[in-house]
Amino acid sequence: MRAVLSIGSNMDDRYALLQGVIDEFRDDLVAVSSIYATPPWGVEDQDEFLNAVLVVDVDGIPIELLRRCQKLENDAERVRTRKWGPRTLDVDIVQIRNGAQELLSEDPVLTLPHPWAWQRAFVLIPWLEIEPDAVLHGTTVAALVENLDPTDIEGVTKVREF
Ligand code: PH2
Ligand code: MG
Ligand code: MG
Repeated sequence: MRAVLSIGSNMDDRYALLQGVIDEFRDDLVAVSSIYATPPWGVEDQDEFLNAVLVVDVDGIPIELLRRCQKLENDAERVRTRKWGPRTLDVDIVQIRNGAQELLSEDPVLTLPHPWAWQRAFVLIPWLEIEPDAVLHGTTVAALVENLDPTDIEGVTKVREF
């Protein structure tokens, strides 16, 4: 199965933390976006984030991928204090698909596609960079980006490639 992962960090050595995710998935990598600096969404009085999106090709079942993502977060000593608050590392599964077939899940443990991805510039813009024809829940990612608030789009700035 193919999975689209959104990764983010706004604490400690943000580049190293994101690089750690790339290292973990190095044998499964299909594509990796550039690194983007993004203003914090949700809770605004916190530091700027670095975000990126990767596409991976993995065996096994979705929950195994979720565990792998959570292990990366735990290894980064992520402390869950505040919803949408500062974090060393966030590894979110945005979408899982088999061929063109997108997996849908309402399971609260792993909701697919990620419930907020369709309106987050820091997910959609890096994703569009690596998959220009991507479709999320029936709508092209390109169309979702067009519908974003222009200020949200402007806030997402490319820093460098991985
Ligand atoms: N993640 C959040 C809350 N807010 N803002 C940005 N810019 N990037 C994120 O990855 C992010 C956020 C919760 O996961
Ligand atoms: Mg998140
Ligand atoms: Mg998360």
